[in-house]
Amino acid sequence: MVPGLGGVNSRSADGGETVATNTPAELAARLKELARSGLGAAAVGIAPASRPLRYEAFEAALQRGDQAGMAWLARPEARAARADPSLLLPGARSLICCAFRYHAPPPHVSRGQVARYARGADYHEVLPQLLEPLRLAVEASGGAARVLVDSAPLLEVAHAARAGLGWIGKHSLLLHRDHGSYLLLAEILTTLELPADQPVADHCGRCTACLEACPTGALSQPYRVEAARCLSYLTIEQRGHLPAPSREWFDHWLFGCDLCQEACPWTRRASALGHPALAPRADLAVIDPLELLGSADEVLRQRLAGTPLWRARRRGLRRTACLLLAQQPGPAADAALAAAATDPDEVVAAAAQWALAARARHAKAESGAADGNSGLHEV
Ligand code: B12
Ligand code: SF4
Ligand code: SF4
Repeated sequence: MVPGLGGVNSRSADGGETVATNTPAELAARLKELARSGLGAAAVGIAPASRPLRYEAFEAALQRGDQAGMAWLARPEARAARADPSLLLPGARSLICCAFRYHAPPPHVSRGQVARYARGADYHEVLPQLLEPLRLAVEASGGAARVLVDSAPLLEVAHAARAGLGWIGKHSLLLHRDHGSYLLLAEILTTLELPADQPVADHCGRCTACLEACPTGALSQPYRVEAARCLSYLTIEQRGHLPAPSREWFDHWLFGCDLCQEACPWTRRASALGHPALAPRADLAVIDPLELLGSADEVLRQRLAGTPLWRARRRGLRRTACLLLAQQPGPAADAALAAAATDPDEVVAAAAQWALAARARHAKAESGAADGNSGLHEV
């Protein structure tokens, strides 16, 4: 049971009536303290529940088609709600924005690696539970409250930036001076009128390290992510056939991609420690594509259900594993791909067939190069 924190509209102990014990500023301070000290948020702040910063940039991105196959981003009712969060909760006045760190071990390169945020329990389930005491405290203070974690049409990064949790990095993610960007965002939308915090200064300066680190050109300009070129989109959201050029882009990432964040000087110097509720599982940092293709469906499901990885489902995971094996030397990859080439799922089978053909092409090119070399040596 979470005690009410008092507030302009808080209920008296004997029920019903409201009493005015705190100013809005005091109530806001107490709610933020609960989020930080009680719940372990790395950063917390308050934004007005109104049109988010740079909403026009979101519309412009939709006009360009940057959302690729994520048609849900462009649905009219979802756009309306993104422009006006009060459509998500009648009478909403404020957003309490929270950021939680996840564990961020140093970069390494392995075939089958998984983005850091996805190596533990699914944040869509963890964060709403974590925020429950804060929701109860808001309600006990007389406000209606709705918890949002990627679960509603809300421009979470823009509101977090407005609430002063950090600034929007050129990779489009929320970035904090001390915590970097390995953060997950969650909000409480409430009818309480709480004083908004001030945005913080942008500290990207002239740096462009994230843009340069992106291997596919998805970050062709600051603040713009072209989903159709982003490995995160291709491995998580896009579970169908992939167009020919993008099949060549898979060498290490099985699920998600952290390269633009790994390159960021602010994120590199942040602590590696995350919130305990988001602790990573040792068996999820890297999933060997051979092992993945060799696992029975039920074994795979049991291992990954309840983690973000399961969003890609059997189809997405096996398809991407096939594409990764196109670049893996050795006969084991040939055998696994030959088996996958007859998979009942046509998307998986097509990826395996493409990977086998790509391996044959690479082998031919290599033997051609070797012949060419021996010719040179003979001269
Ligand atoms: C769709 C989506 C994706 C898509 C599209 C990503 C994108 N950048 O839009 C894909 C699948 C590619 C994706 C990937 C990832 N995602 Co994602 N994603 C979302 C989701 C659901 C919606 C984002 C959205 O609306 N995008 C639409 C585009 C157009 O919006 P936008 O880029 O934010 O637009 C803003 C910028 O363009 C900016 N802008 C434009 N011009 C300018 C100019 C200046 C000067 C400035 C300052 C800003 C600016 O203003 C626009 C409006 O705010 C959010 C959750 C949510 N509900 O918000 C999570 C979210 C953004 N994702 C998250 C994560 C963790 C990731 C990954 C890191 C996962 C991974 N490791 O693989 C990658 C990162 C890739 C990247 N560089 O963005 C976290 C980010 C946390 C953080 N620190 O910010 C979020 C917030 C989820 C959460 N609840 O924590 N994601
Ligand atoms: S997540 Fe990877 S592919 Fe996507 S923008 Fe960042 S570096 Fe590029
Ligand atoms: S890598 Fe540089 S430009 Fe990109 S988000 Fe970090 S500081 Fe900003």
